[in-house]
Amino acid sequence: MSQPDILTLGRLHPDLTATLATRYTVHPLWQADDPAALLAAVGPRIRAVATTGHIPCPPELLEALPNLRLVASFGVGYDAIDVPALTARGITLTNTPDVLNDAVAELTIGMMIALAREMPLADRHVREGRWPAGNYRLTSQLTGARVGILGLGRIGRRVAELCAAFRMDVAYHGRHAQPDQPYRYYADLVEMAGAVDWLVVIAPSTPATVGMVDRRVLEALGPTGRVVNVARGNLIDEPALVELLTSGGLGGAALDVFVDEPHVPAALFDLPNVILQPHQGSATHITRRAMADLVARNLEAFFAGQPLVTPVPA
Ligand code: 8YV
Repeated sequence: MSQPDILTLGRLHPDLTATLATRYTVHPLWQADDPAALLAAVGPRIRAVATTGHIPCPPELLEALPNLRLVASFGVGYDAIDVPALTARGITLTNTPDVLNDAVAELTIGMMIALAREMPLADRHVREGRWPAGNYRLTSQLTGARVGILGLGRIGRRVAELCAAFRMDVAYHGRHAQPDQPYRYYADLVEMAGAVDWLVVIAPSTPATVGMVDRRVLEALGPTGRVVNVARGNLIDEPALVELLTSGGLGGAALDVFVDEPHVPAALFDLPNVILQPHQGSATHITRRAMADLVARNLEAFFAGQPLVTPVPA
C-alpha cells in the first residue's frame, strides 16, 4: 500500500522529520522552489499537515488543500494558526501540551533566580577580576517573596508548585478563579501586580490577552517589581516595558519571548536588571523529543482512524 502524503510547512525537529519520512510521503512546502506548483500537484492528496504554532495556515493554503482534515502542530502555543478558519473547513488542530510543562517552568524559575541573585552580573564580577578588590553586593532572593502568575494553566500550575517549593507567596490572575487551587485569586490584574514582587506571564496569546500586561500593570509592579515572560512577547506592551526598565519605573525583567523574535529591542542589551533568553522554554533534548513524539502520535492516530491524542478544542 502506498504511504499517505503529508505536507510540512517549516523545518521540524530532526526526530520528527526522520519518523515522518519512514511513514509518509513528505512534501516540504517550505523547501519547494515553486510552492504553487507543488500545491497544484499534490494539494488534493494532502489530508494532514505537520507544522509549528508559529507558522500561519493562510486561506490560500487551505484553499489549495481541499481534503485537509488535520493540522498537527509542534508546540503548545498556536497563536499564528486561525483555529476558527480550520474548524469552518472541518480541519482539526493538534498541539503538544503537557510534555513541556516541566521544561518551561524550570526555565522560569532559573531566570527568576538569575535575576534575583544577579547571577550574570556577579559572574562578570568574577570574570573581570573585580572580586579581590571587593565582594559582590548583596542581592534579593526568591524565598519569601510574593509572586503573581498570569495564567494558571498547565504550565502556570507547575510554575506555582515550584514557587511554592521556594516558600514564595503565590497568587494568580486568569479569567476564572480555580477553587481547587490553593493559591489566592485576583480578578483584577493591576490589583495583583500591586500586591506582588514578581509577575510571571504564562497565559496563551489570544486576542483577549494580547497587550494585557500594559503600562498600568507594569507601573503597579513598580520600581522593585519584576516581570517574567515565558508566554509570548505580545502579551506585554514591549515599548512601555523597555521605557520603564530604563527609567527605573520597573525593577527588572526576565524575558524568554519578544514581540518580533528573533529581534530583541536593542535598548534591553545594556540594562543590568534584565535577563534575556532566546525563546528557550521548551528547548531541551528530552522535551523537544517528547513534543516530536506527540506530533507523530497525533498523525498516526489520524491515519489509523483513531481518536486524536491532543486535539485543540474547536
Ligand atoms: C517552541 C513554544 O518555541 O510550545 C510553544 O508554544 O513556544 C515553544 O515550545 C515552539 O513551539 C517550537 O516551534
